[in-house]
Amino acid sequence: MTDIKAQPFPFPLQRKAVALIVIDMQRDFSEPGGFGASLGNDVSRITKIIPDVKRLIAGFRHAGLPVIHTMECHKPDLSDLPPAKRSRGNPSLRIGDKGPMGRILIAGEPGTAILPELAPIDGEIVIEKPGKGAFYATELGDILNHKDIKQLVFAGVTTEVCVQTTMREANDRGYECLLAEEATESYFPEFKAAAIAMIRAQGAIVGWTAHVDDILETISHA
Ligand code: TIU
Repeated sequence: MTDIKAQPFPFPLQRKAVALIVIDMQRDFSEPGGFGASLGNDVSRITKIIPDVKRLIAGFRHAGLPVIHTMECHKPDLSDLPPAKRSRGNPSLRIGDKGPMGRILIAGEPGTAILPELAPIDGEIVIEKPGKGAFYATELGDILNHKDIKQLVFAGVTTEVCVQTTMREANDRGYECLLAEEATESYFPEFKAAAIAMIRAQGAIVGWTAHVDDILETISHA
């Protein structure tokens, strides 16, 4: 067992039981005209983390460790979109509406795709999820069980919405969770900082956080 330097204390890496999960690095959250922008957010914050997410993915691939990708999206007939989710707030475009990159957050539309720089490669699992958490209404739990995965390293967006929701779902299911700090981002810097603080508070009540360099250093030698 090799530890990753982390907060609030070292993360006890189990090399045979760890996977990277990259949450929702989709055009809809990072490009003008997508879902994130329709909610009034500055999406340029998201694109700044692409290099760190990219090198984290590359490190896992190089070490022969699994990489899982998620996408927040809905069926074209909206049958998996609760009316409460579609009607929430006052966005300029709602989920399912036609925008400049196709229908907002609908599976198969150009804007819903994972950013090309971070695209999955052959053999990597891609989970399409209708919720903020990646376990709700998906096959993720069964896939992780089947692969004997017990630890998840998290990257992606947004820190306090889909990343934190999925970390909490995973923590309750018994997974040890580690958030890669430079490889996650929020539209609100104060929410990212708060999410990181609350995740690792109280002796890692939800999980650990670590720097990308420290994660890469350990997995490359494990
Ligand atoms: N709005 C926001 O911060 N996030 C989302 O709606 N989805 C994800 O975090 N993926």
